[in-house]
Amino acid sequence: MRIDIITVHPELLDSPFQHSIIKRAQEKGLLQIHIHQLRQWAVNEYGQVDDYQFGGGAGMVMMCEPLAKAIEALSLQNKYDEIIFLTPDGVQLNQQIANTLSLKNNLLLICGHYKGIDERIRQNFITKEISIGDYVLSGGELAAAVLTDAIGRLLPGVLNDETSALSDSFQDNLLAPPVYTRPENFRNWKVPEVLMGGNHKKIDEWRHEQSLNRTKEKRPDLLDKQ
Ligand code: 6GU
Repeated sequence: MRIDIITVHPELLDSPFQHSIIKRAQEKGLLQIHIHQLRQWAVNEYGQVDDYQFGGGAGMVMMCEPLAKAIEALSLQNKYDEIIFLTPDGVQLNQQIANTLSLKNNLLLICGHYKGIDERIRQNFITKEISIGDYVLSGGELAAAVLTDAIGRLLPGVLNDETSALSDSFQDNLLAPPVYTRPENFRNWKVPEVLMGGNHKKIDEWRHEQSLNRTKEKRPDLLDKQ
C-alpha cells in the first residue's frame, strides 16, 4: 500500500512513522509513506496557502489553488482509491473503517489547518472525511498519523503473528482480555491460574468471558453492535 500525505507541517509527521511496527512495515516494502509539503504549490513566493474567509470571521482558510494543484499533481502519479480529508466534522474513525481502508492500494490524506479548507475542495476532490474523535486538534497531522498507523498495522505480513491483529480489541466489537507475563507472582499479585494450566480450550473460554465482562463494564455500547 502507498499512502501520500499533504501537509503544511511535514515535520509533525517525521517521528510517528520511523519507529516500531510502521517502520518495519516500510522496511519490509509493505507500506510506502510519502509526505508532501503543500507550500510547493503555494500561490506566491512567500509560500502562501491560506487566506481570510469570505463573509468575515476569525481564522484563515486553506485556499483552493494549492490544494487543487497538489491533489492533481499527485493524482497523475498515483491512482487514488480514496482522497481523505482529516477533519473533526468527518465520520469518526473506528476499526471497521481501518479494516476497509487497509484493503486499498493508494490513499491520499489531506491535513487541514486553521479554520479548515475551502469547501470547493471538499466538494470536488475529497472522497472521504474522517475524524479521530470529538475534540479539536490544531491540525490534521496527528489524525493522519493515527489513521496511517491503524491501517498500516493491518497490512498482511506487517505483524509478526498474523493472528494478532484479529485478536485486537474492537475486531469483533469486544475489548481484548487481560494479559500477563512473568513473573507468575509479583508482590503476591498472582496470575489467574487458568493461564498457567496449559489447557487451551479452557484458556480460550476464559479469555472470551473476560472480553465479554470487560466490554459490559467499560463499553456496553459495543455489545449493541454484535
Ligand atoms: Cl481529523 N482534525 C482536527 N483538526 N481535529 C480533529 C480531528 C481531525 N479529529 C478529531 N479532532
